[in-house]
Amino acid sequence: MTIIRIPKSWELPEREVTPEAAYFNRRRFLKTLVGASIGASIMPIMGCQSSSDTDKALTATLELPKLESIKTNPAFATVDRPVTNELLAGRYNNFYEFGTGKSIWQAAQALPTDGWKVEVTGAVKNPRTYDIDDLLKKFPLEERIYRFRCVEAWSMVLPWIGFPMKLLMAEVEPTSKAKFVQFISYDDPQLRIGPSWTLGGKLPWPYTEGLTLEEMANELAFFAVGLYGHLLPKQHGAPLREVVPWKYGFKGAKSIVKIEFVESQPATFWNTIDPHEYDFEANVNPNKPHPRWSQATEKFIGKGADFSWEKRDTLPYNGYGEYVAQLYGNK
Ligand SMILES: Nc1nc2c(c(=O)[nH]1)N[C@H]1C(S)=C(S)[C@@H](COP(=O)(O)O)O[C@H]1N2
Ligand SMILES: [Mo]
Repeated sequence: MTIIRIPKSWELPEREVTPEAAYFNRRRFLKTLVGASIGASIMPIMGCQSSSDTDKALTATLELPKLESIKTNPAFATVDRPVTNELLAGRYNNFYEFGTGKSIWQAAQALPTDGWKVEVTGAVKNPRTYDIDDLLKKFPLEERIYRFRCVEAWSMVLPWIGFPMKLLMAEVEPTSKAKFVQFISYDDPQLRIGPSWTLGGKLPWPYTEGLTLEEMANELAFFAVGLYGHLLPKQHGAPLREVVPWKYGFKGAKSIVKIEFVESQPATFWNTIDPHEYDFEANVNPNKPHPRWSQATEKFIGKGADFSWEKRDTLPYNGYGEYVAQLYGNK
């Protein structure tokens, strides 16, 4: 008789090292890291906790001040699939500063978000450093339900709260020199190397991303400060992150501390690691396979309250072609 052990739903994501992280185990990359420790620990953090303790601890990370009287933007009120369960989205994250697995939600609680400041600098008429509380009051907040597509071929639907990037542009007024923008995530070598993984210390930190100015000015480009009706949880990139739903998830830098307007294409984290695998533009495209896997379909996580997923055809520009295709010379 065979005993088949069915793992509890909350155990499932622990077992996977992400395809993005799997990259680091490849010889080509390791060769460039002389003396790097390969035995990076990717041990599940909550391996010895019971399911209900875990659920309680996770729920605590999501119990954040509510953002009151936020209206849903009618243009982004629904998509062709349900919103992903909050408890699933909150424990299935990519945040490599805190580890290579999907269960970084607990480690990410070490992110010190109190007194957060965001510096907006570079080729702008009005450089500013905002306290996060001022930023929250400055721009009218709205909710947008967006599809979210990771380059690893899984997807969700997330109800972000925030404001369009173009509002910030209007405030700081990029000069004619500004052609790109770079987003820089919070970085603390102590935090990142400590609990999670040794190899991580050798990567091109801080995490950076970038857009062209035209992309940033697009209606869809969004800064999120909240999710599911409350402030942004740390595992999702509190207190401020980029959301660019027509691009792969890695384009959305978390926990932004600096926004710099620049003349030429800025360096970005994944593009620096391997431009062949992660191009700067990174628009969702079902017809352009990743060198290691197809992008034609995706695993949509969000059918129900457990980790069951549904296979879906990937949409060009993640379904947002009507907003962005013209940026790339397509109709
Ligand atoms: N600073 C930082 N931002 C990041 C990442 C990261 O590792 N560090 N991972 C990216 C990737 S690969 C994805 S898929 C999304 C995941 O966002 P979520 O965990 O909120 O769903 O965050 C992106 N932003
Ligand atoms: Mo990703």
